[in-house]
Amino acid sequence: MKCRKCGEKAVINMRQHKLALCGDHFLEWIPQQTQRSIEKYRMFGPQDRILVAVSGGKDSLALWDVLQRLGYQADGLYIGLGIDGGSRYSAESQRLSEKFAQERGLKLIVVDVAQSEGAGIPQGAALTRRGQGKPCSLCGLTKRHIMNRVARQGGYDVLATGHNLDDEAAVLFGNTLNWAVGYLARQGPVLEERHGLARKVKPFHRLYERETAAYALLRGIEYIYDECPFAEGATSITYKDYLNQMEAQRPGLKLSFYLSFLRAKEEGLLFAGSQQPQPSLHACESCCQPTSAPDRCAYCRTWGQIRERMATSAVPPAE
Ligand code: Q46
Ligand code: ZN
Ligand code: ZN
Repeated sequence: MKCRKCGEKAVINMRQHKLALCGDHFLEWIPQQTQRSIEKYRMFGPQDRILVAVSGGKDSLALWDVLQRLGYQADGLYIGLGIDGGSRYSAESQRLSEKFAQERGLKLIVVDVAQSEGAGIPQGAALTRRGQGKPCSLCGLTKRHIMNRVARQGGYDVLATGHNLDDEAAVLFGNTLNWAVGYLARQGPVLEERHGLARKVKPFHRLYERETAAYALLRGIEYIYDECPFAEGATSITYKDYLNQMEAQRPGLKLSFYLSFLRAKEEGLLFAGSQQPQPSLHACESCCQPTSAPDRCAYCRTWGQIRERMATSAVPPAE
C-alpha cells in the first residue's frame, strides 16, 4: 500500500476515508483534521487558554501534543485517582503524564484525590452506596467536579478532553439503545458554558481510536497501554466491540453513524419541540460549584459521607 500523497510506503490505511498515508503525511494529517474540527465547531482560538484533561493514555497525550504543535496555549490537568493495588495504574499514568509535560516544557496541574479528600477512589467507593460496588460512578463525579473547579479557578476559557470517535460512537449507541433523550440532546463535540460550568470540547471527535494510537506511536509518545482495571466488563467496551464488528463489514459505519447524528441535530431534525427543561443551578453552599441540589452538591455530600464513615470505621485513611 502506497501513500496517496507521495507514493512512499504507507503506514496506515484509513478505509473509511479511502486514504493511505506514510508516517510523515499521517503526522501532518492528524493536526489538519483536528484544526478542521476546532474551526468547524468554533471550539477555541489562538488567544484562548485551554485546559487539557490528561489521563496518561494515548488520546489525551496525543491531543495535548497536537494542540501544542498547532500553537495553542494548552496546560494539562492530571487527576490522581489512587487506583493502584497490584496494577499501579494511577502511579504509572501520573509518571507518564509528568514525563510528557517535562520533556516539552509544558505546565501540568496535578490534583491528588487521596490527598485532598483523605481517600482514593476505590477506598472511597467502598464506603458509599454510589455505583453498587463499582467505583466508576464516584470516579466520574469526582473527575467532573475537579475538572470544572480547576478550569474555573485557573481562569481557563475551555476544557478539552481526548474523546475519540470510537468513544463518542459507543456513547451514542448506548444512548440510542436506551432512547436516553436527555443525554442525546446534550451529546456533541461542544458543551457550552452554563451557570458556572466550564465550556467543554472534544477536538478528536472525528478521529478513530486506531488513528490516535498510531499518531502517539509515530510521535514517540510514551503512554499507558493498560486500561484502568475497573474498565473491564464496562458496557461501553461491549458497544465498541459491536461497532467494530459492524465497521469490519462496512468501513466508515462508525463515522457515518456519529456524523449523521450530529448533522440531524444541527439541522434541527431531532428534539424539535421536545426541548427538555434544564434544571436550574445555584452555588453549592459548601464549595460554591453549580448544583441543582437544594444545599450541597453531590460531590460535597458524597465525600462528606465517606469522610464520616472513615472516621467511624476501621478503614485506615490514605497516607
Ligand atoms: S471511571 Fe471507572 Fe474509568 Fe474511573 S474507575 Fe477506572 S474505569 S478511570 S474512565
Ligand atoms: Zn507520504
Ligand atoms: Zn459542593
